[in-house]
Amino acid sequence: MNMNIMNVDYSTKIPNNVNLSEDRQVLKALEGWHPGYIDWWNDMGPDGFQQSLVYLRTAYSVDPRGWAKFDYVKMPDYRWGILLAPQEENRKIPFGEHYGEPAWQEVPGEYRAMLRRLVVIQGDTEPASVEQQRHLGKTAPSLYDLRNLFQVNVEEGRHLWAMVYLLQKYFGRDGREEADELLRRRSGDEDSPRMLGAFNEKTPDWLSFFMFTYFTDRDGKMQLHSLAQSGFDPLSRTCRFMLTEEAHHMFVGETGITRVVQRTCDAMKEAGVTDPADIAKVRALGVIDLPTIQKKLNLHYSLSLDLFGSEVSTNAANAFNAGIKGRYHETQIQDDHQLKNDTYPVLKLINGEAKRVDEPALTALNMRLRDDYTQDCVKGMLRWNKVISTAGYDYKLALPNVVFHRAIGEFKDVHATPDGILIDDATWAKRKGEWVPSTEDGAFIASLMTPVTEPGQFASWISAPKVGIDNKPGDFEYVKIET
Ligand code: BYC
Repeated sequence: MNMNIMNVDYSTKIPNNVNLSEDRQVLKALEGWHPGYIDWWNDMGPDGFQQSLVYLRTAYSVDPRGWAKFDYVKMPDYRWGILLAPQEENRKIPFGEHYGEPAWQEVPGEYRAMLRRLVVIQGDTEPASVEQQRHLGKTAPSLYDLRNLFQVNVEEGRHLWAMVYLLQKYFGRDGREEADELLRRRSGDEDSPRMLGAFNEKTPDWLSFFMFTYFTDRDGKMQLHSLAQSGFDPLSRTCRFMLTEEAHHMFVGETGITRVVQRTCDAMKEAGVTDPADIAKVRALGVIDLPTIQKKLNLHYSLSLDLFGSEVSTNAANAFNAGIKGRYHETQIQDDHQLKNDTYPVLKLINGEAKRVDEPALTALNMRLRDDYTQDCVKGMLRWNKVISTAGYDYKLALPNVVFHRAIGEFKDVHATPDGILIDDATWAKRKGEWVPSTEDGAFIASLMTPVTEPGQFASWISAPKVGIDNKPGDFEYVKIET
C-alpha cells in the first residue's frame, strides 16, 4: 500500500491524506469553512470543559494496524482531519445497474442530486448528535465517562468534516452552500431542525447517552456500511474510515449499559432485594431499576428504527440501481447484486395485523437493512441479560416489537404494545407510561445525575469499567478539568 495515503499530512491547517496541499481550490474552500465550524463548536459543542485537557485519540494514519495516538488535548485544538481509507486498485461497482464497471472517481452527472442528498443527510446527523449531547459533561458519572463523551463528540465533528470535504470537492457551489447549511441547522430547533427525527430528540441524561450510542450510532454503522459499498469511490473510502472510529462509539454504549445493569444488580444483591420489579425499593438504593432501563431501551430502539425510512421505498431502490447505496456486507452476499427478480418479506399492516408479505427486493432494501440492524442489536441484549442472570435475577431485557412506537413507515399511524399487539389511542394514552419513560422516570434519573470528578471514582448508579482507555489504570486522570 502507498505510504502517502496511509499517513496523514499534519503540515496544513487541515490534516489530511488526500493531498490537500496540492488541491488549492478545495483547501481554500475548507479553510473558508473552518472558522464557521469553530464558531459552531464553541456555541453548540460541549458546554464547558473547552479549556480542559482531555486524554483523546487522534487519527494519524489509516492503517488498520495502528491509526490513532492518545494524548492530552484541549478540544478546540483537536486536529479535525480528512481521512479516506486507501484506494483499492481497480475497484468495481459492486451492485446495481452498473455492476462490474469501474468505480467512479468523480460524481456521475445523472446521480448527482441523489448522491448529494445522501451525503447531506449523513453529514447532518454528525453535528446534530454533538448538539444533543452538549450539556452532558456537567453530569458525567466519572472522568472516564467524561472522556468517552468528548471522544465521541470530537469524532462526530470529524465525520462532519468528512462529509463537508465531499461536498466541497465534488459538488462545487451547491456543495459549498450545503456545507454552510450543515452549520446552520440545529437539533430540536423549531425553524431550522436537523433532518432526521431521532436527531431532534433530547438526550436528557447519561442512560440516554448510552442508549443513543448503542442504538442510534448503530444505525450510523449500518448506513455507513451501505454507503461504504458505494460505486462513488471517494464516498466509499470516507465511510470505510469513519467505521473505524464508529466502533468505539458503540463500545461506549454497550459497555455503558452493561455497567449500569451491573451496578443495579450488585446493589439489589447487597440489599437483599429479590424482586427487580420492586421499583421503589430499587430506586431507594440510588440505582436505576431494570424496568426503567427497559423503557429507555424501548424508546431509543424505536426512534432508531425510524432512521431506516419506509419499509417500501423507491428512493432506496433508485439508490441501489444507481450503484450509490448498497446492502450491508454487499460484497459478501452471494447473488447477482442486481435483485431484478428477487423478493423480500416486508412487514406490513394488513387488516389491522402486522404480517410479512413478499415485495420486490429492490424496494424492500430499507426493510432488509433494518432487519440486519435488529440482528446486530440483539447482541447487546444477550450480554446485559447474562449480567442479570449471573446475579441470580429472573428478568430479561428485550427489544420491543418493530411495530411499537413508530413515527415513520408502515406503522406510524397505529399504536402497539412492546409485544406488537395493536391497541387503540385511549389504551395507548393510558398505558404508554409503562412502556416509554414517564416524566417521573426522567425526574428520578435526573436526580442521580450528579457529577463525579475524582479520578477513579464513579457515581452511585454505574459500576467501574473492566479496563481503562489505552490500558490506563483505574485512577487515571482522563480529563484535567480547568474551569
Ligand atoms: N426522519 O423512501 P423513504 C449516523 C423522509 S446515523 C425524517 O421512506 P429513504 C449517526 C425521506 O427523507 C445514519 N424524514 O426513505 C448516528 C423522504 O423525504 P423526501 C445517518 C424521513 O429515502 C449517531 C421521505 O421521508 N445516515 O450516522 O429510502 C451519531 C420518504 O423516504 C425519515 C443516513 O441516514 C426520518 N427518520 O430512506 C452520529 C444515510 N425517514 O426526500 C451519526 C443516508 C425518511 O421524499 N440516508 N424520511 O422529502 C438514507 O439512506 C435515507 O435517506 C434514509 C431514508 C434512510 C434516511
